[in-house]
Amino acid sequence: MRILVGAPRAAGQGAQQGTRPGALFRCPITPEEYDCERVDIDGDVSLDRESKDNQWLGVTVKSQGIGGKVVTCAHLYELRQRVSQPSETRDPIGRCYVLSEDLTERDDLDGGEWKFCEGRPQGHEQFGFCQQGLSVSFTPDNNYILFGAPGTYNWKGEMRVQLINQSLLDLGFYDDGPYEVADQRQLNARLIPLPYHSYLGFSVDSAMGIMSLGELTFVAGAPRANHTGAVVLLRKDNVYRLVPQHIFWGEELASSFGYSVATTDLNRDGWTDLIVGAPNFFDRKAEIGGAVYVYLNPFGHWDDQARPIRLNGTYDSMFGMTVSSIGDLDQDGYGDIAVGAPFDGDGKVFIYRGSDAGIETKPAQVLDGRDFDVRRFGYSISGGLDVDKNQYPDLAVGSLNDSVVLFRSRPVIHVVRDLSIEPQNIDLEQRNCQGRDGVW
Ligand SMILES: [Ca+2]
Ligand SMILES: [Ca+2]
Ligand SMILES: [Ca+2]
Repeated sequence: MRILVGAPRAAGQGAQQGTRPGALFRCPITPEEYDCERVDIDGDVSLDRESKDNQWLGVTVKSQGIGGKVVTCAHLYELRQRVSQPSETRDPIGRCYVLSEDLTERDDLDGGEWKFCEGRPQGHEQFGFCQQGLSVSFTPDNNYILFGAPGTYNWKGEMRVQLINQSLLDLGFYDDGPYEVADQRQLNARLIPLPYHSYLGFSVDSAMGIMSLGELTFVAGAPRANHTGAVVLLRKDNVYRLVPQHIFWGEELASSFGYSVATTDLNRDGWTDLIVGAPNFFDRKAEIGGAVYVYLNPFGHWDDQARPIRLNGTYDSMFGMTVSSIGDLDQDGYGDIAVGAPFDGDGKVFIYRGSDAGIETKPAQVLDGRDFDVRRFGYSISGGLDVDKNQYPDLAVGSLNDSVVLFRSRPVIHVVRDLSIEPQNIDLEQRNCQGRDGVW
C-alpha cells in the first residue's frame, strides 16, 4: 500500500523544465523519509494552446481505495488561444486526471480528459474560469465522481456529477447524467440558487442518509455566498440537473462558511450529520479565529433544524480550513472527525469523537506539527483508511512543508496499576544498605 500525495507547487521536469506544474507522488509506507516517487503523468505540454505553469497539479487527490480509481486535479490548468498575439486569451478551466489503481491509464475513463469546460463558451461569465478540480470526490458507492468548479458563471460556481463506474456502464445498469446544478444540457446559471461570486463547489461531498435514508445527497460549499458563505444540499433529478434541497447560511460576514465540508454519522442514529468549516470566522473579544459547525441531522427535516454546535479555534489559526470524516477512530460505533488549523502555531489537527449528544466538544487528541518539525501542519487531512490492517482507521496529515505525517491508530489499553511493596513497612533502623557506594 502507498500514500498518494499532491505537491501542487512542484517544479516541472523534461518538457516542463523551468515551470511549476505541480505533481503527484506515491509514497511507500516505510520508516524511510525520502522514498516518495513522482507519478509519471501530465509530462508534455502544447504551448500553442495550453499552459501548465502554476496549474497546481495535485491540489486535490482522492482514491476509491483498494482496487479503485484515483483522481487528481490541476484547477488552474489554462487553455490559450492566439498565443503571443495581442488578442491572446487565457482560460483557467482546470482539469482532472483519473488513473487506475496502479496509477497508469488502463481504460477509457483514465487520463486527463476530465475537463468539462473545454469546448464551452469561454470568458469569465461563462466557462473560461471554471477552475475544475479545486475540489473533487467520489460517491460512497463509487459510481459517480464529483467535481467542484467554483469559477464557473462569474464565480457563481458549479458542481458536476458524472458516472465513473465502467463495469456497470458496460452492463447498462447506469447510463445517467452528467448532472450540473445549472443543468448539463440547458447551462442555465439562473438555476444556481446563489449570487455571483459565491464560489459554489469550493468543497464537495456526498452521502446517503442526509435528506432521506435511501437517497444519495450531494453537498457543495460556497464560501463567498452572500458574504457569509453557504452550503447547498442537492439531489440528482431524472435528467441532467442537480436540484437544490436546502441551503445552510453562515452566521458571520466573511467567515468563509463552506470552505470545507464533511459528512458522517456522529451520534449513531443512522442519519448522516454535516460538518462545515468556516476558517475565517472571527471574534476579537473571545479571541476566536476559525470555527466548525456541526449540524446533527433532524431525520432529514432540515427546515426544522436545531442550532448547530460550534467548535472554535484560536485567533488567526484558520481552524476549519480542513474538516475530515476519519471513520470511527476508536471503534465505539460513533463517527469521528478531524479539524485542521494550519496556522495554530506550526499547525494543529484536532480530533473530535462523535457521541450520543452529537460530538464531544473537547478534542480527544490534538496533533501538533511542532512535535514532528512540520510547519503549516493540517493543511490537508485524509482519513478513514486502515493502512496497517489492525481494524482501526488511520490518518494522514499534510502540510505546506514537503511533509506528510501518517498516524496509525491503535487500541488504547487502560492499565490499572496495582502496586504492592514488600516489606509493607520499612524498618529505618535496619542498615542493610550500609557499605554500598553513595549510601550512608
Ligand atoms: Ca446522525
Ligand atoms: Ca468513534
Ligand atoms: Ca490501522
